[in-house]
Amino acid sequence: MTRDERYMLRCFDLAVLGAGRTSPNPMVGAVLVYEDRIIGEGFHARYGASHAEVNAVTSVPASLRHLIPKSTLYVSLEPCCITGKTGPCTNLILEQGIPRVVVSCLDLSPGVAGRGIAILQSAGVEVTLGVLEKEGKHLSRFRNHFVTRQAPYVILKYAVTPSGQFAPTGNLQSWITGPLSRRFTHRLRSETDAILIGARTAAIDNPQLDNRYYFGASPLRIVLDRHLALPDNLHLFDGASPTLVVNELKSEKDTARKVEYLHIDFGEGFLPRLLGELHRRKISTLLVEGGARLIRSFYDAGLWQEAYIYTGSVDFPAGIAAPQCPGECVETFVIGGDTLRLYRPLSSE
Ligand code: AOF
Ligand code: ZN
Repeated sequence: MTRDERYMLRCFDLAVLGAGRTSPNPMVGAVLVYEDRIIGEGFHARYGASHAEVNAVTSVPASLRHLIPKSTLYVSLEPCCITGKTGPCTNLILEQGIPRVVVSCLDLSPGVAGRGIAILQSAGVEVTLGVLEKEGKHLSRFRNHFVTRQAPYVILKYAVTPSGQFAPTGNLQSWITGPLSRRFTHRLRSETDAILIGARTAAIDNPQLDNRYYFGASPLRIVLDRHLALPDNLHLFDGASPTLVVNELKSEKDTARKVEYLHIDFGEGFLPRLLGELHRRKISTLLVEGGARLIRSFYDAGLWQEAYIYTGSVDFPAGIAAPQCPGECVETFVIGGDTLRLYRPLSSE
């Protein structure tokens, strides 16, 4: 491993400390290095807060600040050159006289996308781009997908039995996986902006869709209820966290119950319409937790980026078949008595 790669890995470690709190901004980490010694570190801790580069520069102790103009700045993502919630990091780098910047991958946000690098280079900064680029792109995948596709990054999650059943036959609630898998799911929820389910799943399973078995905030709960037929006494309407009810009858806010109704046409092109609306609401990651028909519609439309599929250890006496994932398995984990496989679409990098 090269020296640049080593410090880039440190940037990645710092970046993920912001997991679940930066959306729709990316997780970003930065370190300042003087002669093989880290003199400052920082990460983007929360949406709207200062950027990783700013935090890295600010963290340098007074006694070492004179070394900044002789140091290398490592950043997991291209430094921004636009004024959003905060000022451009390219200005900071130039003001501080930092002579060399090492970047893993581009920030594809409008107005950045290579311009941050170009500004630094034309001011005489030596820029190295592409260090651990694959890993850096992975770290920034939610943001870069969100800004280029104008849609949230979609993660499907469901469980199947050893013989491929999705649920028992009849309107029974099913439980396929063990408690450790549930904790992993809640971790996924803690890093996701919103969870989507269909009306049948809401009615049969009555899920809470919160994050009670992990740290961090609970996501927005979204349910598709075309004709507003769901009963009021479901957990979804308990006010524990906000719920968005996508339907074909009304758009309205019920602030007291933390429920918002959103009218969308359920006809042809529904999923892209829904994802476009979520993009407008700055939802950059969406976890889809069922049922089978909803999962299938994401597969059929090719509108998914990752699928986490658990396999439990017991079959139902009779059950309905799970959707067939059209992707490839890229990782397998053993979680307690369950197996978890991560799939990606065949065409993705
Ligand atoms: C960086 N370092 O740590 C982060 C960046 O609205 P703002 O001010 O937070 O800026 C949004 C832009 O900054 C946008 O391009 C986003 O991808 C990027 N995030 N950039 O240089 C950071 N979090
Ligand atoms: Zn910035």
